[in-house]
Amino acid sequence: MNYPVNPPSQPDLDRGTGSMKITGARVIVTCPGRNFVTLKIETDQGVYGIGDGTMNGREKAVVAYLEEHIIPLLIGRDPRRIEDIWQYLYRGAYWRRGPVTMRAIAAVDVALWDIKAKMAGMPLYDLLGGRSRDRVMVYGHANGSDIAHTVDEVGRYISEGYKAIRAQTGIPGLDKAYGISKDKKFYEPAEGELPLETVWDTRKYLNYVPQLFDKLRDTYGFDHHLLHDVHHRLTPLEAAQLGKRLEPYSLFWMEDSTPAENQEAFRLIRQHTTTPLAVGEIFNTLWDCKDLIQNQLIDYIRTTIVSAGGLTHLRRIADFASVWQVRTGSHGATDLSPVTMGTALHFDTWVPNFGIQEYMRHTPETDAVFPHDYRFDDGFLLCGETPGHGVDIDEALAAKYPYSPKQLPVARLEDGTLWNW
Ligand code: GCO
Ligand code: MG
Repeated sequence: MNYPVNPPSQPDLDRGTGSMKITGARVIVTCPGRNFVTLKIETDQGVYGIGDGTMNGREKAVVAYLEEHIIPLLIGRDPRRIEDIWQYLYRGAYWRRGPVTMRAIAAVDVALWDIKAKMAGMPLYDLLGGRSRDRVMVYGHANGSDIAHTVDEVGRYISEGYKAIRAQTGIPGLDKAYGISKDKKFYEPAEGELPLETVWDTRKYLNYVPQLFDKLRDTYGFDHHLLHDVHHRLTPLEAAQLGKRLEPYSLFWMEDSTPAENQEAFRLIRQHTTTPLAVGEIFNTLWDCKDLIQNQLIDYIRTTIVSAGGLTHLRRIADFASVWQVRTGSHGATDLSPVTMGTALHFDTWVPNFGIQEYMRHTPETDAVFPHDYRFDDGFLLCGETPGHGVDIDEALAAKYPYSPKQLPVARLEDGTLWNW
């Protein structure tokens, strides 16, 4: 490798032009309830950083990409050159974009930002440009087996201080609906070694969901933000119909109402409804949402740190979105590790066009493996003041939870046709 040739390492942190090198990088896979892929990058100055590369149900693909194709390129590089390393991994691979590549790049990128902020002695938000707000509004997940149960669950979230709540309900006549947990607290879709088969019926869903929001507004009034995730199940026209029917209940957003591979599909939805639209948790780059944003076809972009190449690329998406008055709404399901959550909170604290942050609580086992300094307070999350992104990994504890293969479910129509889960 002919880049870079650094002088010998310095005994003290050198923030100027002196040398600094990446001396090692390791992937740590752990399953404290569900699988997480973490990259730890070490430097010759004793400072290390960690990044998340988890892809639910396809974890090992990212592990292999990191171990076989990225780590060998990192050793000896100057970790302070975050942008150059990002470009090197993105352009340099020739094969661009995609969920595996962009997660692997994200893991590196976040670990490098962690290192840089630790060296600067700053919480990450300060390095990004400082606070734009004091605290980060989050939405929690209320889900129930039917409308009555979901209404009770929303009440529970309100009593816990949440200002914004996502409401999902089981659908009469459908055995399993997206977002409904078995144990009432932690919804975790990746369950079996083989994908669970679920059945979907659009008519039953469209008949029932507007009744849920009618009941919720009737019971709790209009003071709280309510959100709903359609999880890619509708056609554009059906999504337009649902958006229209939900207008009287003034939702904060309707999420992923139709698959967005074809960004133009949102134009039809947009023409028919004023219900705010959110999309983006499965996007990996600005190119996946460029048309949606510049044509103002959405209101919230939900792409987050781990899926979109880390902070370096996510802030580029956010800046682009700000031109079109599109705000952020980062994905924050439990399959994103606390490392992504902690980093997202620093991003949220800084980003001028912040909208909202999704927040599903991790299990106590996961929280113990990833000690962190962010905390929930009265409907808001607050990132800490520790230099870096404020999340660490307890490697000894992580080693006690070996990888356990699990897959996301699939959905079929009642006649057996494979549908979008
Ligand atoms: C959300 C998401 C999740 C995804 C999950 C897949 O809005 O939080 O839709 O529930 O289904 O992240 O791994
Ligand atoms: Mg979603």
